[in-house]
Amino acid sequence: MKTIIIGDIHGCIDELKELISLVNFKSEDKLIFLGDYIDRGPSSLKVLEYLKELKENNTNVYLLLGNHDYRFINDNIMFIDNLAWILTGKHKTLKELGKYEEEYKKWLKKNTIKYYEDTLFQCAHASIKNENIKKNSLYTLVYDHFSPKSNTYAGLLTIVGHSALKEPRYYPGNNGKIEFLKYDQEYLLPEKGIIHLDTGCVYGNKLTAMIIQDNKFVLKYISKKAG
Ligand SMILES: [Mn+2]
Repeated sequence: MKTIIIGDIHGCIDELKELISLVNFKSEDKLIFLGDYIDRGPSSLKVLEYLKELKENNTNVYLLLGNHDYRFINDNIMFIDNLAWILTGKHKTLKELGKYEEEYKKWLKKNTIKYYEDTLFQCAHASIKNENIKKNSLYTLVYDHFSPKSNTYAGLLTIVGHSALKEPRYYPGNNGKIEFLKYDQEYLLPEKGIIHLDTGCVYGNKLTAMIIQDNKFVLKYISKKAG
């Protein structure tokens, strides 16, 4: 059994399907998505359909809540947040979802989590500040771009997405040296710090997966397709 963690998807359905096949996902594996399933990219609806199918057919599929997903499932978001949503494709997403809007709102409300805890690591969409993941605010877990980059968090290894980077990074915390992670190379799973997996597929870069087995991990990716 392995654990597969996947970064921000934003409607990139083709790359998502290819990545799932590349990492050789089996139903006994654990599959964790870091959130931001919708907006910006080619097909938010197809991504939601595919995630629903994966979740319904496999026991160990976990869906973290991204800020884009949060905007979609909450009817009372703040004016400024709604504005940010409009600027990142709200109307296109809602048009595409059409008659399925309410169905997927309900489904995401029921099936998303703010954080995921495991023994050797934990996950959130955006960030973590307090060493006890339960004590972090929704803002930190779902929206905060700044905290991982400040590289001060040195609690249990936390894997996040949210801020599109050119390549995956490891922030060790306590202001230690930031490491750029390579693909297809086996690493020992760090005990502390933050690993950042959002490699901006929707901006023309890559969709990244982290595969954890025992206390080691390897990174795989699919490049954004043309068009
Ligand atoms: Mn995000």
